[in-house]
Amino acid sequence: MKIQFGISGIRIRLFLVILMLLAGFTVGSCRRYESGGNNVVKVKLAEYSMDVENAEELTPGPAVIEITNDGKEEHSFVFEGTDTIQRLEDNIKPGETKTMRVKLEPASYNVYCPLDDHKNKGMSSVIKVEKPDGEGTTTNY
Ligand SMILES: [Cu+2]
Repeated sequence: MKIQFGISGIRIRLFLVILMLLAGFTVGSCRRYESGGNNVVKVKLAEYSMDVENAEELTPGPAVIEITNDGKEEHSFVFEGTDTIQRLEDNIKPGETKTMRVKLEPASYNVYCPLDDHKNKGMSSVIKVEKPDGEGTTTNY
């Protein structure tokens, strides 16, 4: 009995340490996100279209892509640049929203649904990120 109690005590302590590490990591990444500009890209999926709602206002830095499935089928999402590719781990069910964290450079990114032939049916778009001091771009400060 004493030994069993001891083990569970260690387990609880380990669990608390892991919790604290996770909490620290979350707070840290939130701060980094805030200091790097508040890029939130909203993407709407349907059969068969992909709308990027605020692609014009994006600046280089960390960004969160919010992908909402407004369609009736499952979809997924890929974010692809010249040297980066990220795909959602799970498909998005109808009505669901999933988020993906990315780092934006001044570049063009292809975004699309990787399921079946959805990309060729219209579920693709391009996200263009301009330099902050870019020529002729409107900035709302
Ligand atoms: Cu799809």
